[in-house]
Amino acid sequence: MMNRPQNPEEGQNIRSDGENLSRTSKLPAGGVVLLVLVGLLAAALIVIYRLSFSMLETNKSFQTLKEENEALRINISEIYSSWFTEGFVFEDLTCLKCEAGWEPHGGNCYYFSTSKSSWTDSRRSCTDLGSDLVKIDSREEQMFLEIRVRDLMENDGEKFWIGLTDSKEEGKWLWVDGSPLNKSLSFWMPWEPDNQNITDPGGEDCGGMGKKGGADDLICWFDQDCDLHRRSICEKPALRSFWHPL
Ligand SMILES: *[C@@H]1O[C@H](CO)[C@@H](O)[C@H](O)[C@H]1NC(C)=O
Ligand SMILES: *[C@@H]1O[C@H](CO)[C@@H](O)[C@H](O)[C@H]1NC(C)=O
Ligand SMILES: *[C@@H]1O[C@H](CO)[C@@H](O)[C@H](O)[C@H]1NC(C)=O
Ligand SMILES: [Ca+2]
Ligand SMILES: [Ca+2]
Repeated sequence: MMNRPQNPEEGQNIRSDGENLSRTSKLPAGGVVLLVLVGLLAAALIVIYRLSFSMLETNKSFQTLKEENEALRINISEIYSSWFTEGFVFEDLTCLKCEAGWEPHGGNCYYFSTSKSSWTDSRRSCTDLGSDLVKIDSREEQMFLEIRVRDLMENDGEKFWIGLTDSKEEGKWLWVDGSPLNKSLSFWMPWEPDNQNITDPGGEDCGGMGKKGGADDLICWFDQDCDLHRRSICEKPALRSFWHPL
């Protein structure tokens, strides 16, 4: 068949008797199938290429979005931490924060006032700031305060008033919220409270804390004349807001 001259063969095809047509079209049919397959393959390749390209694009824009999100989050926390000290404490989905100048600890904010005044005036300064003199509820809180006070004290005259007084009834120590002092959670120095009246003729009805250089086993409370001018510690609950990263 291949050896035949071309022209006669074409002539036969045009004349088209069934047998000749089917025989001669067999080869081109295989070619067509091959062509179609190649075409399909090419199409598939193009589709795959396009898909992977768009996936790459999607991935890229996802990555960009993630980076932008991260940058925004950092910007937001920078803004927030310029408003509030020492960043955040998270409790579940609640954001606890303290105003500038206040120190967060255990869900509360503490203000260590270095200006000196009587116990009553110190307490008024705290209430003016929406707080009260500190009430110590745990050994852990005493530890936090003792370490801070130790750092802030350069001499023994720089002790701090706390929210403890027995001015209503001598020897009956109450916190500013009216609750009685728990004896197993008290940190009186060994000779305190002595209500001494040698230097303080009226006795000593107000509680304070602080020992320069640090206290042994957290023991650093004293009672003193309420009119003495001392530094003071205010305490209030941390601001609580539902945390939403904008
Ligand atoms: C973050 O803040 C800086 C300057 O404060 C600004 O240049 C930058 O565009 C901000 N980033 C975003 C993602 O807003
Ligand atoms: C007093 O404090 C101790 C030690 O933290 C505690 O076990 C006890 O329950 C407290 N007592 C009262 C009446 O709160
Ligand atoms: C000082 O305290 C002592 C003993 O507690 C007492 O006997 C005395 O009356 C007090 N003096 C004054 C001036 O209150
Ligand atoms: Ca007293
Ligand atoms: Ca005393």
